[in-house]
Amino acid sequence: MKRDLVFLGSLISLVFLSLLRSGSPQHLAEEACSVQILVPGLKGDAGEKGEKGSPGRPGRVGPSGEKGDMGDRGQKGSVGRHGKIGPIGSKGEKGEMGDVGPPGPNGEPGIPCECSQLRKAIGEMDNQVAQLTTELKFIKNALPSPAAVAGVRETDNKIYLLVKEEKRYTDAQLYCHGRGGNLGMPKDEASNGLLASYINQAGLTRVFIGINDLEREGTFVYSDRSPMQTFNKWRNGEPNNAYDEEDCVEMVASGGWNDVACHITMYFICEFDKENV
Ligand SMILES: [Ca+2]
Ligand SMILES: [Ca+2]
Repeated sequence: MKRDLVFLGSLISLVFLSLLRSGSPQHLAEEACSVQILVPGLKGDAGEKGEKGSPGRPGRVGPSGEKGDMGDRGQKGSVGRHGKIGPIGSKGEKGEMGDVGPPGPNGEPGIPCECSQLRKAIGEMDNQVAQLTTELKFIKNALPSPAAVAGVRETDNKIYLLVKEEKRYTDAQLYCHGRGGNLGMPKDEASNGLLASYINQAGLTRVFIGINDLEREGTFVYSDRSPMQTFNKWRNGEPNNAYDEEDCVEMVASGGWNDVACHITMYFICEFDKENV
């Protein structure tokens, strides 16, 4: 402590000397060689407060603080952009049928029919059927007896047709067979009388009927090979097998029978079962 006070007094003396030299250079030169020991004076009054200094440098970053409590939930955000297109869904159920659409365009021309002749024939047949239908309707409605108009005679189960074509017996029989019948075979009084009147009304005198003894002389049978029964209408003296060549039979206008040669030609009567017509 004592050394500090000595040092401080020396320092004050030097400052004092310096002040003397600056005020009187001659006087200083005289005092330069003298050395005096000075003691410190009393402490002076406090100086006026200085001006505020400039801001200091930023300090170092401090350590992380502790995690605080969770804040309140924020408000709902706005709608975002559209996302990607999702995968294709499963097939739906079948819908109801729609309305009928407009008609389509006309098709291409077809192939010419190869059966034009057949079509033509069918067309002609149609015309004929129509014509016959009209005629039949007229006959049924306008005339009393269809049989009379058609030129035939009929019973409950038979139809008789007088064919005005001169034929030999066998050809006449073929003609009737070809139409599903036989030469007329009167097997009782009624049918015989019907054929007789038929001949008379036609103005004829004789026709072939279906009776012959071709297979066995003297044994007459009907043309359907059925045998003669008790009924017959042989004229007197018949059958006489004249000239040994009479094996077929005719009916004359009276209704009587006579055996005649088979190779002569004359008209004839066919008969048909109604079941077969
Ligand atoms: Ca004979
Ligand atoms: Ca005869």
